[in-house]
Amino acid sequence: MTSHHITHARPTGPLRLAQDDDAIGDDGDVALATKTKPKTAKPPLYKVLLLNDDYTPMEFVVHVLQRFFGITHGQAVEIMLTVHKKGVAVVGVFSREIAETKVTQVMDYAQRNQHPLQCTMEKEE
Ligand code: TYC
Repeated sequence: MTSHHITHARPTGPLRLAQDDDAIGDDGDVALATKTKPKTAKPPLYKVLLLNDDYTPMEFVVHVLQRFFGITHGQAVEIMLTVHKKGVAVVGVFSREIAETKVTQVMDYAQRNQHPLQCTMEKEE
């Protein structure tokens, strides 16, 4: 979206030709158009969520978090324990495409290792 703010100034200098961004009126006023920066909408962000279950070993969850989210062992233990106690936790916030990749990687890896671990994503408000 582009908006234009028009300011009027009375020129004191010599006569000049109108250019694209101004217009010299009959009375000699000059309208100077200043444009605000056109803004492009920011792409939405998505939270990647890890869900608790009763069967996936804690150490496997910690390993998954380190492997796919590039966090330290300590951070991974913290997130795993939050999920264990609260049922769910946000692991990270990403663009849609990156979030989709993380979810697929975690779900595929859990299935290959025969654990019921669930990972999902939701759009940020
Ligand atoms: N609740 C699991 C257990 O007691 C551990 C666990 C933590 C499982 C986090 C999934 O996302 C999870 N073994």
